Amino acid sequence: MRIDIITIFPDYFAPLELSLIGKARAAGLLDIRLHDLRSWTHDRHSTVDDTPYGGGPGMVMKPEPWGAALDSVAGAAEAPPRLVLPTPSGTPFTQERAKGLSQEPWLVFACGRYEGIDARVPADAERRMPVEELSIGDYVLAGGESATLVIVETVSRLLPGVLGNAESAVQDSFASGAMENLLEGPVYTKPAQWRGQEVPPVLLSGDHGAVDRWRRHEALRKTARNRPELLRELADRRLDELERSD
Ligand code: 6GU
Repeated sequence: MRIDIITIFPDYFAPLELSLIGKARAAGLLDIRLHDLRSWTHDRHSTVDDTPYGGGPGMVMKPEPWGAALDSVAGAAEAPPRLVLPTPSGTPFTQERAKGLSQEPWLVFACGRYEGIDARVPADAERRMPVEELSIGDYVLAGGESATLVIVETVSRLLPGVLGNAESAVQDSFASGAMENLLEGPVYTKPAQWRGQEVPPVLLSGDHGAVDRWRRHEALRKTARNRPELLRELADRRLDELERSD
């Protein structure tokens, strides 16, 4: 997969050289390219923002540098990329959406700062490529950079060959299948006794059926405690299925 990131803070993305993503890049599974938005400005101060029409606090990112940047990054290719705009006013970024994005050959992230990007930028881009505004949660970040890191990491670990153990994405919290809408329960490693605490004996039993049942039980317990609304959703989905099969 190719990922282009346009930002006024390219240094913010240094972590993408580390760990899983760093290795995936070195292995050629992931082609991540960083672009400094200011390289598409022409004035002495490399201005990327201006005051909002209609008044109000803060600054808005000017359309011209964004237009030139997107033309340059996405313009020449015959098959356009999908443009992702991280913003607190976007649709929710979920594990399901991550799966969808992981199937795209090419993503471009436009990282806004200040009060956001002039609305004509996505409207213009939409004439040439699919555009999607995504929010990573109900809180406000100072800019789209950290949200982009979150989305890129989530999508990258779903790419074929990127995870060391292909099973671990199947077992994840929020994965579909048997663990659909359930949080992962507790996990343990050696030693079997530590500071007076034992590992649950079923995990040492070698009975894989019993281990699966215990994990599902613990996942239900954890979900009921921390995210009860997920169980309601699961129940509603199961009721739907039952009604459709009647
Ligand atoms: Cl994607 N961007 C910004 N700036 N703030 C956010 C967000 C994104 N998601 C939640 N808050």
